[in-house]
Amino acid sequence: MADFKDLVFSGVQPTGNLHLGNYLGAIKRFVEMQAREAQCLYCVVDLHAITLWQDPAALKGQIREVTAAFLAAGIDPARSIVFNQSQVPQHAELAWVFNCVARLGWLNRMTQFKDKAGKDRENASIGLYAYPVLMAADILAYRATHVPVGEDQKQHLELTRDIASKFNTDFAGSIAAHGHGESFFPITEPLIGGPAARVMSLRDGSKKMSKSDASDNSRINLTDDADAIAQKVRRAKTDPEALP
Ligand code: ATP
Ligand code: LTN
Repeated sequence: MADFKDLVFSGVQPTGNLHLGNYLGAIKRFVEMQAREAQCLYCVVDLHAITLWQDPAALKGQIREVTAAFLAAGIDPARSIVFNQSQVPQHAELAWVFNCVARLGWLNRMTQFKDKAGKDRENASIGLYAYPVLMAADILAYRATHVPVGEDQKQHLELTRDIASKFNTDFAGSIAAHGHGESFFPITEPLIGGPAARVMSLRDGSKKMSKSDASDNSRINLTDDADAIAQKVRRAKTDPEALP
């Protein structure tokens, strides 16, 4: 395989209040990545956010809030590139090319689409369905080699690898003819792990903590004060089994 320079890329949707899962599973690890030699790019992915309805005025504020949270958590804009997805039109352009590479069968297997579309699947946006293809474009537009994310994004990163691999195979002749070696895109390495790759909801132990859960009591927001956190933890669902 061709050599690709180490480059870290990740994104967070401006869909509401950031919570402990976003911090421990993703943002804290974005900060740690800065100690590496590699260039790090951290993106506020508003084109992903609008796959579900967003109030335009509120979205503007939420983009700023996620950006502020990145900086507050320790992402240093002098060392890492922090930016807004919709300001770089190439993400959407490459997503279209990848729409023509990815297969329906691959997208039909995506579990996040099934969760987010719910029972009324016919009424889901095409954007929600094609969401993982745009994510592949975010990553591969920069030929990113490493992507730190929480557990829930594992399947999307496998799709990113499949798209890169199919593109490299389908266009192998042109890639070589244009002097790009064996591959045009890297096969990106997901960085998932640590003790908090999947922080669960405080209300339902079978679901992950999520920004878009209707109940604020299901998550610990990064902006909650000590009293609010104590109260949410006291009310949290616990294991019904007796302690061993
Ligand atoms: P939404 O509910 O709108 O889907 P979200 O809470 O899942 O939002 P995202 O913006 O989709 O948040 O995710 C940002 C990053 O946080 C991703 O890397 C994701 O894997 C990670 N993440 C999200 N929820 C959790 C969680 N409960 N535990 C660990 N990591 C998480
Ligand atoms: N789908 C991700 C957000 C996201 C992302 C990306 C993460 C969009 N593009 C590129 C890593 C790399 C999510 O919902 N957490």
